[in-house]
Amino acid sequence: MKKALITGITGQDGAYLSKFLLDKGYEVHGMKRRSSLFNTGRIDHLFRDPHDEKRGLILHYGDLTDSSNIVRLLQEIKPDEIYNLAAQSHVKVSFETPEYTANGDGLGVLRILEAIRILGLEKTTRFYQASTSELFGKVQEIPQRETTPFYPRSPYAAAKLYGYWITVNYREAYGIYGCNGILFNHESSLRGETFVTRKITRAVARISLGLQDKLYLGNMDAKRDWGHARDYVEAMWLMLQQEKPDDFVIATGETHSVREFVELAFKEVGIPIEWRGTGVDEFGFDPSTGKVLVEIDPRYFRPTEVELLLGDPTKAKELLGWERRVTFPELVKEMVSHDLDLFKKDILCRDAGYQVCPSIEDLS
Ligand code: NDP
Ligand code: GDR
Repeated sequence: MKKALITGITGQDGAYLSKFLLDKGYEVHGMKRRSSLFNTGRIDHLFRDPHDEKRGLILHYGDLTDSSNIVRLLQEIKPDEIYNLAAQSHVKVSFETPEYTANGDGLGVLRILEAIRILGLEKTTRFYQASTSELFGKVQEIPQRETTPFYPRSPYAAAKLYGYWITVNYREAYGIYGCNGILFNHESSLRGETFVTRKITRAVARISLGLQDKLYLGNMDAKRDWGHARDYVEAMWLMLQQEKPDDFVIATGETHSVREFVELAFKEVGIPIEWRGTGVDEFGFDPSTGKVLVEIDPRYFRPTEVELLLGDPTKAKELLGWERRVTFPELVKEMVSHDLDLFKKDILCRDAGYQVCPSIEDLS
């Protein structure tokens, strides 16, 4: 039985990857952070009682800022594969917590690679680094591929740039089987609530159910290459099954603006949103009622923005045999439908006399 260690197991990708590896028969170990609240909601359905001998998922407390913890975990587990998914992954938040982001997202990668070396696991443990299309930042070439020059535009991207290159360096210097997956945006119903897609699908569901009046957004012109997280975790695994380690762009090869995402999401609930105005004065409204449903709030603008991401997944297709399955409209549909169900439950609770907390939408 192969053993995998997933850092960031409580996040969106961690949840999909754990399920994927458990289905393949792996013993899956996950690093989770201590939190004052339960933070395992995304993987609870995969978890079995710690007293169950046959359990395939084992969680360990840990943090990428804690070298001794990482060394101890690797020494105990001796994983065949490490998937480093842990990160402060919110680009806007990285402008507010740049040093923290650099520590976890940049130095955290080094800490794992050093632990592999200290323990002499170079020849037995394969390493996947969650690199990102944010590395491309300011447009240098379209579509972006493995050879496109990097130009990071945020503390997050700058930290991930270090993570990318230290992985390449340890591969070349010490022969570690280390791969960078340069993944473009991937979403799902498990996506964090403050990333733009989930913020939109939650708001659209709530507006259509009469639980919210308006959605406030930042840059609506930004374009992203959005895929489904379930498809993307398979690519992570494929990268670690090859003869030689390498770096791969994982993308759909299609790009859409935030505005298009909003339109499609509203269409799912039968509201054909229309737009008026320009720049910060732009707004979206329901033509049948005249009600304004979308407004721009400059607080969601970023000090420096990544305007256009469009990936070329040719290398992944040719060498890994990887292709995305879920299309953009299918992704939007699944996310809206999930959030409609979520908030219908709130309505049931409210109607049964239970207090339902207003959702906090004033985030990032
Ligand atoms: P999430 O934000 O959903 O999950 C991040 C995970 O990292 C969480 O489990 C979080 O724990 C954990 N974490 C954060 N900081 C630390 C730390 N210092 N030590 C240990 N664990 C930590 O991200 P995604 O699942 O969306 O993304 C996974 C990885 O892929 C990230 O590295 C992200 O930067 C990268 N990426 C994501 C893309 C995407 O579109 N989703 C695209 C390209 C790259 P907790 O739950 O306690 O907060
Ligand atoms: P991104 O994702 O920055 O691409 O990083 P996010 O969904 O946060 O933003 C995408 C684009 O939407 C614009 N935008 C808004 N974004 C948020 N969050 N909230 C808003 O209200 C809003 N309005 C407009 C943003 O300006 C941006 O242009 C994600 C993360 O998962 C990273 O960890 C990962 O590395 C990259 O994707 C690839």
